[in-house]
Amino acid sequence: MLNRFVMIMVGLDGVGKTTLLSTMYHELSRIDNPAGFEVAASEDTHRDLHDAYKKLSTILAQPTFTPTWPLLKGTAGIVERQFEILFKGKKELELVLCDIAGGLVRAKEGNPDFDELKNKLEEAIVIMNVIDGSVLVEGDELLSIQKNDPAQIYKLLLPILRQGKNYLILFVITKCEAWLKNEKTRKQLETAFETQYEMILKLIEGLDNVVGVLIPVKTMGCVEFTRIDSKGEEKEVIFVRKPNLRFKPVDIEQPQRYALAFALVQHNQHRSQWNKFMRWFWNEDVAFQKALTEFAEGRSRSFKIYGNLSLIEVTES
Ligand SMILES: Nc1nc2c(ncn2[C@@H]2O[C@H](COP(=O)(O)OP(=O)(O)O)[C@@H](O)[C@H]2O)c(=O)[nH]1
Ligand SMILES: [Mg+2]
Repeated sequence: MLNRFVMIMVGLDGVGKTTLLSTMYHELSRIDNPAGFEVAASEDTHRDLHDAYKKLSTILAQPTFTPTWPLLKGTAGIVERQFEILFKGKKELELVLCDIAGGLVRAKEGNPDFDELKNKLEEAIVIMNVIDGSVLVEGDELLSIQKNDPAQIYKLLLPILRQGKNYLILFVITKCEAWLKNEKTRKQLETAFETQYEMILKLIEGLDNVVGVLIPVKTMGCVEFTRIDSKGEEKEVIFVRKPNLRFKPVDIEQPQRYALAFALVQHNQHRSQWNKFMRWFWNEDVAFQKALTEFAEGRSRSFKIYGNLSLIEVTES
């Protein structure tokens, strides 16, 4: 039975992985939960993510925004954040969420860090590629390689996805507040993504064990892209704090909803015969399926999906 579920975040330094993690955790622990699922963090995970969130709130209480990162000290190597998924107060499965140091994405074969990353990618069932949206839309080729490096992500994913195990890939776009204002700019963001990630999307579409979802989020909601400054060779992306807007995350719990629904479906499909029988006998399977369907219905339908859609369908059967 699959009772430990591994999810991993990939993306270079500064794209917003840790910020995403801490705001996501904060939103998730606030979700009122008629479906009966709960996400509980281990003590360390709770402390770290809670601290990061407090730090972020303090930064955003200032009238001007100074990008301070890393948000949490010591995202060196791979940090495992531990959670438990409870159903009606009882532990259903463990969730391990791996936050990585961005540099790992570029580690070379033969390097022990690279092997560790590869092992985690193989173990995972959900891979979250965090992408800097400002660079995606406004950056030139060099900046795109520096900050998002889609070609490197492709190289990393290719051997993993081809192994045939089921995978959910979430493309989570951060720093895209400026393009989520209307349909036209949303489309601009989507087109930039589809152009620069074409190789990865083609790969996903050619495999029936993989599904991808494009999820642009607002982790802060009040800090917006303004321009790119050049200091000689170096380019700097400039953001400003919008004085009229509040710190207000949007869609931040969506990646987790997609991830958890996917994990719970896999978990439910891989129960042992004995466990299935007991659950049927006690009428637990019906309640679980109903709750899962309800939980999955909280997923927003507005996101673009690539590859085998049936992998994320939740049906009451
Ligand atoms: N405007 C904006 N800035 C963000 C967003 N997410 C992260 N940042 C900023 O990007 C920087 C790097 O974030 P961090 O989470 O430490 O990146 P990591 O290296 O990928 O873990 C910080 O200054 C954050 O405040 C976002 O969605 N919008
Ligand atoms: Mg980090």
